[in-house]
Amino acid sequence: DWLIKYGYLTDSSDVTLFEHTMAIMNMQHFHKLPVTGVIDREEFNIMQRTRCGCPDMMADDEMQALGDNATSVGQLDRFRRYVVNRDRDVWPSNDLTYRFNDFTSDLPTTVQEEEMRKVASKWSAASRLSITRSSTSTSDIQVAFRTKDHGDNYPFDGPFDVLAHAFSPGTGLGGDIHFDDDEQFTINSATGADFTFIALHEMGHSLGLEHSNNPDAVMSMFFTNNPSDIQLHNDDIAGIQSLYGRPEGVEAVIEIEVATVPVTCTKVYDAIADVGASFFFFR
Ligand SMILES: [Ca+2]
Ligand SMILES: [Ca+2]
Ligand SMILES: [Zn+2]
Ligand SMILES: [Zn+2]
Repeated sequence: DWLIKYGYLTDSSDVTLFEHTMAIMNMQHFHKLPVTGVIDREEFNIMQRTRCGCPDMMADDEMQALGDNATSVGQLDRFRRYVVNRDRDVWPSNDLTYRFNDFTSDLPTTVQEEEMRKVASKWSAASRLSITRSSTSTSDIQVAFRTKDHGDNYPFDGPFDVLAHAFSPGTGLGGDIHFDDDEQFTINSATGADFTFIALHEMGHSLGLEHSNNPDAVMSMFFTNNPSDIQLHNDDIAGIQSLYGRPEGVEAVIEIEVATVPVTCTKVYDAIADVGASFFFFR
């Protein structure tokens, strides 16, 4: 179910009610909802939102610490901001390249090229990275549009819900960005899946960032359409600088305190997920 798919539960058949409740509490904590252990309207809304396909992963030791002591949800407080991948994988070089393996037919090729160039320059400008386009098959970040099963054990799901995913730094698939080409990609539009925002978010994963639970961050797990020019949030900038350092001569950003209000559920799409009553009960 949703909790397994996004990293709150490991996929095993012998999950206890306690573990399932803990997973719900983790999810509520991550999303700054009241931690009750029970799926209610707010949780249901979150589970129905269009989002990135990458899990909201937490380090195993943190999960273990939480599992050992059900009352100490506060131990996860350090996850209120950006999150780096659990192995702290980073690229060994600050000079990275990306390559388009193919394009979506939804947008002119030149638009996709220009938007990706802007995306790469945003992450480059915020850190010591230099991310440029290359046409060689050895490029670090391979960008591809795929549908359904596409050979990496993370099949896409048709229109809506998951829009894209990306792999953390490494060889081979590492760093690669896959867009679900069953979506209608748009730019500067109130409808469809915003190509620029999604590309900016996925490249954050390519560089080693995971989901921030700051709902305003680009690295939040939910996608929104932003018709104006999309900028990295200070939380995103603090995250990338924690991995690759600040640009020469640039002062550290002041980390913005995360909002204390619950995540607002501004839906990009109407709820279309096929969830029956069984959704509320584990197996
Ligand atoms: Ca999809
Ligand atoms: Ca790669
Ligand atoms: Zn993501
Ligand atoms: Zn994929």
